[in-house]
Amino acid sequence: MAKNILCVPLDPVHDVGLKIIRNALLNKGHNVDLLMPDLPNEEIINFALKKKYDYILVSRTLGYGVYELLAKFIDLCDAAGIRDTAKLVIGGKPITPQLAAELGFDKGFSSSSSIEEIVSYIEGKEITSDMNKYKKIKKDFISEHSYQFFNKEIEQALNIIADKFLNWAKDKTSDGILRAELMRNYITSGKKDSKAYEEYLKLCDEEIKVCNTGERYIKGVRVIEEDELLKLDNFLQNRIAYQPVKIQHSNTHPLIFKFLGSGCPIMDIVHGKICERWGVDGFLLINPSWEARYEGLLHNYLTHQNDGTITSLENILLVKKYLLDGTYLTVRAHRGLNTPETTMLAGEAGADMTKINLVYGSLGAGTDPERLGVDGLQAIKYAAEYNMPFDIPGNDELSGVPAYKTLAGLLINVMIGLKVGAKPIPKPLFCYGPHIMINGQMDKNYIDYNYAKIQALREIADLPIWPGEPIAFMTQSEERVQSANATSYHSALAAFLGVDAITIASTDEAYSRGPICVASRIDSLRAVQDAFKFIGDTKIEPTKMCEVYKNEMIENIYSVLSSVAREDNLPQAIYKGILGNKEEDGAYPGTFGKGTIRCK
Ligand code: B12
Repeated sequence: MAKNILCVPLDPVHDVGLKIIRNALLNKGHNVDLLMPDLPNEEIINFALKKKYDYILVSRTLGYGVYELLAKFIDLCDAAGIRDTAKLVIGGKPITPQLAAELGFDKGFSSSSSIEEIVSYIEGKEITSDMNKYKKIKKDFISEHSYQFFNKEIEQALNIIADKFLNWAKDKTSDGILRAELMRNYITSGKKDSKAYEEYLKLCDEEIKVCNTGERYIKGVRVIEEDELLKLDNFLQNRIAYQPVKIQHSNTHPLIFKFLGSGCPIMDIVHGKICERWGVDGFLLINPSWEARYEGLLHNYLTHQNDGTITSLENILLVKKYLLDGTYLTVRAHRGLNTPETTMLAGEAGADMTKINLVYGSLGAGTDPERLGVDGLQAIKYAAEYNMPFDIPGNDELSGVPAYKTLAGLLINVMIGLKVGAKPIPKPLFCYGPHIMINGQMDKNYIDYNYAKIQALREIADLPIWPGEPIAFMTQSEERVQSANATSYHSALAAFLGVDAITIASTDEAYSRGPICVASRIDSLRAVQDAFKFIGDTKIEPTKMCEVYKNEMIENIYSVLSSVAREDNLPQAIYKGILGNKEEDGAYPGTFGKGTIRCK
């Protein structure tokens, strides 16, 4: 039924908000009168008494004298008997529902309330709460892609590489693989299979063994006390996310991921909750770089004073427990000697995805190519078994490797993944990497070359694409505003290109000199939200160079893959520097775990 509504801008000038509301209500067939701003209270009351209004909608924009002004208005309405028939509703910039209740209004809306919510309220319909309105449901962006290869030559080379690799790896194993299975037995037995755990410890380095038996911890590492966990629980129970925002302006805009890896899972969780409130879609849990060098993982709730959060089962479960169901969690596994176990733990903890790159892990991240080949394959098999898509970071470029070699590496991982039933996600970088700086592909603009990478991949195959990690690498500086801008420009490009997801840095990430701060996390999320709104569904026109770069890239990818295909196996190709070498690119094979693989 049509309602009688009076709109009152209780402000010297600002009435845009109320005009929008008025129009929405008129469209729904209600009778709406709108007063002009800056009327004295008495005049407003006289007007309100002329008709039997169902609702009086008051708006206030200026933040000065709000309390006194509105309290007086309520008193006058009470005295005039207006409240007997009309409901008093307030909204506007400085208003919160709490303030409205305190002042005695029947209902208060905040500055982020939507017009739909306001109209629903007037029409007596249930208002979907902010939480429900923005309730995230994980989008299955993987199955939107067929994994079909359009470039048959490249597909053929990849088939040869992947088949040779699988054949080479089939009779090989490592302590990393054995540990993963022992740990899985231990976990799935409800931690009762003590024999499995004893066997596990025997395969660990001494430093790890003594940590796991509680004798002595690696410097900077400590167990999180029960009391700290209880305090975390209390802290989060009393705080419900308030007005979560949506970053994407349209449904075609990419999902937004951020890193978590402060070293302390509790700090990660608190940052995670804040980022959820600011609209993030998911996180990558990043493990410590020192973990790569040891045989064996630490178990328990653990914190440490260094980069990366220890990805024990307990820590992953803890992070997972507090994130919303709609927030993705991916766990980095491709570094070092515990790749299979990390992936298995991620799977057991219910993570959504894991992060593996056999090539980058053995070039830039320090692990011996043969060891990571054998271990990484097992990790990919776990990823398939636990139904976790695996994302493949293209960070080789940051070691100086040219984009085409990096993309060739990503595609090799894609094909190996597909052959063992996994769901791979290549992550080309949007970066101003060393090779680009030296060769000048971004001297004129940052768009053509990044654009070319995506177009090259798209011409090769229909794959999910997730630029990172993070986008805008090496274009950010230690100025937070500049970093937010750089991130937002690259996000706008990603939105235009219609990629599936992006990883963004926080604005102090490049130069934080320690854990990043929460304000910087919000900076970049807000910047991207604005960038998405700015670009909307418009187009970016690259220069002619984009096409040139793309064609060169596809040609070079093919040439690299042909060379790899001629080698006996993938690790041999990496040792030989075909996917990045010392002389040209400053990248060389890792050494952790060299000589440790053996026959089954
Ligand atoms: C447009 C504007 C003006 C226009 C107003 C035109 C008009 N007819 O309204 C003009 C240029 C005239 C103006 C003047 C002034 N402005 Co002015 N203005 C703005 C501006 C840019 C946008 C406000 C706006 O319309 N937003 C869009 C509407 C849709 O948003 P909204 O009002 O929040 O409404 C939404 C919700 O709040 C809610 N809502 C609003 N009302 C109600 C009511 C109900 C019942 C419900 C349910 C919901 C609801 O629903 C809407 C939709 O979501 C803001 C800055 C900014 N970017 O926000 C400054 C701003 C509001 N202005 C400001 C100031 C200070 C002034 C001046 C005092 C400046 C001066 N010194 O001269 C003057 C006023 C002079 C005077 N006589 O007192 C400050 C206020 C600061 C503060 N803390 O109080 C702001 C924030 C700018 C700033 N950062 O300094 N302004």
